[in-house]
Amino acid sequence: MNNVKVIMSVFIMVTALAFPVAATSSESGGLAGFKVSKQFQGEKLKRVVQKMVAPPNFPIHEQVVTENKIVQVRLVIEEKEVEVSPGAFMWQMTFNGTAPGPMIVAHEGDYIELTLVNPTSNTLLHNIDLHAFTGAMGGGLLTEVAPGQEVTVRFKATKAGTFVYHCAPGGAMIPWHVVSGMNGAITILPKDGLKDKDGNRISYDKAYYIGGQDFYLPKDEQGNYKRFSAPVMGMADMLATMKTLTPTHLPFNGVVGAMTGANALNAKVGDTLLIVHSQANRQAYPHLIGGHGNYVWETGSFNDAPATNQETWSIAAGAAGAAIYTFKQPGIYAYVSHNLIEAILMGSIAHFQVTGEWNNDLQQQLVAPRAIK
Ligand SMILES: [Cu+2]
Repeated sequence: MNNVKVIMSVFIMVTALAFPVAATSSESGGLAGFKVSKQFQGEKLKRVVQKMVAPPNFPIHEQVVTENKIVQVRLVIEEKEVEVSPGAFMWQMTFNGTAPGPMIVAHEGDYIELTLVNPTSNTLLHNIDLHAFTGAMGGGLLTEVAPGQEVTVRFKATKAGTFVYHCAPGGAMIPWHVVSGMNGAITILPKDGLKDKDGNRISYDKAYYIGGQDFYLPKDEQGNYKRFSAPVMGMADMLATMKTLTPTHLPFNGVVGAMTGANALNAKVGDTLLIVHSQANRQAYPHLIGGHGNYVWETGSFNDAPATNQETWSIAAGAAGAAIYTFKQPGIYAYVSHNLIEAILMGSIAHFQVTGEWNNDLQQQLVAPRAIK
């Protein structure tokens, strides 16, 4: 790994030159070079530790709260080699071992106290920019950690909605880390919960998190996917592939098939689901085959009225959105990006396995297939 460490040091130096990040925090805790005019206002709030879980699950959370709190979150960065489809290996850069990283949940007015850990087993400098929060570079300048370092930062959740977070360590490192899987989402619920256009409460039985991802795996002259001994060894090749803007894989939740077949998500007839969908770097077009978006916050802003009864909607690059659906029939529902090439051939698909009883009033085969008379 010595060669890797040397190359890594060179890349960190190049990054620092391309993007001035030195001395980014001052003794006051604010961004270096700026006078602090207002201090933390939440000393009296209770603290809770959020138990992080891997996507597609959400951490346990209340939908409605009366008091604000400080939510403690710990994200451990892991660089790991992953087989994203049979025979296609890549170095993923992850928060807590998954691409996307875990969903973070809090309420409007809460504080998130986030500790970002970069273990010595990693090779690269990382940080986190959370779109939910206010301040230059979204926290990226206050959270840079080299291998062997950890940092703790506090953010106030001033906007209700669902948002992307991602690594953004400067220059070409930014898109490279993001399309290596280093992204996730954070959901800030209104304190009084989700509401329809008339202000009526919308509650859900389950919440799922789907993260769409564009991967750009380099190929050799024979057309086989290349495999590398460390992330930095594949960086130049991957940047060249990235600049074609033609992904090789577009999986939901990090690996093709992460939520299909035996990995399908479970629900039953009558369940109301909240589905949060993030797209850190490339757009997608969610469509639930056989269902609808009963309520859709396409741009993720929960204090705006949701659109209703949507067929297909868009999630912009660099955004997360949310949809609510109540299952009325059993069976397998495919949740796809309705560019069907992306869904079927490149991995942008998840399955819901819904149990329950069939309703012939909604859908019925009247005569089974038979020879044409
Ligand atoms: Cu990173």
